[in-house]
Amino acid sequence: MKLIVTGGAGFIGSAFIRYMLARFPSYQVVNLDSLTYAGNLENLKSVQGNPNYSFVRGDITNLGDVEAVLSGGADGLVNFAAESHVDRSIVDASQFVRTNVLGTQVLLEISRQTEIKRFIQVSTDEVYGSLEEKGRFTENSPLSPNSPYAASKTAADMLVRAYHRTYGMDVITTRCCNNYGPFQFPEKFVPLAILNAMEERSIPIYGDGLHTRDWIHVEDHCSAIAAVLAEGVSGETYNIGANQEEKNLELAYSILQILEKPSSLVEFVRDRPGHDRRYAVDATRLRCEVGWEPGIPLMEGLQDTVKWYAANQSWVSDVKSGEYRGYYKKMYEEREETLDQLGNRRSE
Ligand code: NAD
Ligand code: TDX
Repeated sequence: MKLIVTGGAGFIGSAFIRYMLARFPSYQVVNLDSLTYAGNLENLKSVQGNPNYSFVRGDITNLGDVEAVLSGGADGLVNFAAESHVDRSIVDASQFVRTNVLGTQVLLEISRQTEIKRFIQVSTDEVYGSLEEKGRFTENSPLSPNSPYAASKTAADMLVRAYHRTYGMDVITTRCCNNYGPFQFPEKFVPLAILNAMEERSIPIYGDGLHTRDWIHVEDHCSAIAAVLAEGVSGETYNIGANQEEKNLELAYSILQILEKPSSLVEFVRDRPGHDRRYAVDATRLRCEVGWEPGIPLMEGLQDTVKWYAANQSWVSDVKSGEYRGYYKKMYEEREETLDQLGNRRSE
């Protein structure tokens, strides 16, 4: 079994590669990643010496890069490569359209030509837009993206659908809720809150903090993708979720409690423009038709994640000091800039 993983140096892609190589030691895994600010080969240190793992630096929007990796064929391709941070997409959507839309089309086209046996598109629940207090997203919910990031992921989903309908390609789209876990880049809410709390810096809470996200441990997301790759029905879309809703403010308080830090570290800042109020995913199809079940309860997973960040100070400080790629420093500079542009500064 040969698998091509795109975006495998990012948070979820690297977790998926570690997951697959640990459970299926005979699989060959090729990781195609352009190493943007979010890609970090340190995330894959544990598999670097594995003869069944290889890394190719390349861009999914570049035909030549993609052809070079796909020309040998493969049993499956799992596309994680994307620009993934909503705040960045609000400041500048262009790279989101390029990578998430054009990149997916290039991957689909070359996969079609090289007859890749199965194409998995890793999408998101954000394509469904925002919920009020009740209800959950099913695979039949209308697509109603609200951020440029979500719109670009929706466009990619439509291309995946079209390649199935038009060319009969074996494709599956997965739409997962918010992931947390080790190796997540600290621009996202959970690692940002953990690292800020550890350093006794304030945790920025957008708006009233009552926005709700549905959380899943990254390892449960990986097991769901593995299940879909093996058992999913071609042309189908599967929601992935673990029924674990939490308001942002409550999650911040939980993190502060785990770290025994004062709740006064919470700092309300101006809201994200177009901020989706609530996500909640109904994963009944995946549970009933594929037989997948999540295994990691939120509070347990959160405690382990906090412990991981505390125990992996070298990963954190490498990212922070910029010893390897300079991302953390750059991220903080960019983040300051982003917050300014979004008007997210505390008004005093
Ligand atoms: P991430 O930002 O941590 O990683 C993205 C990876 O893609 C990085 O390694 C980056 O270098 C690579 N990449 C970006 N542009 C590329 C290009 N043009 N060519 C090749 N590689 C490129 O993202 P993540 O959080 O791991 O998310 C992975 C996927 O899962 C994304 O498609 C995202 O939309 C989706 N998703 C994420 C979440 C979440 O909560 N993080 C939830 C649901 C779905
Ligand atoms: O500093 C912050 N303060 C804050 O209140 C940040 C970074 C976020 N938030 C809020 C915004 C959201 O309601 O926390 C929530 C989570 O924010 P993010 O971590 O930016 O995630 P979100 O916007 O929900 O999108 C994530 O889940 C779906 C991923 O980044 C996407 O890639 C995925 O598709």
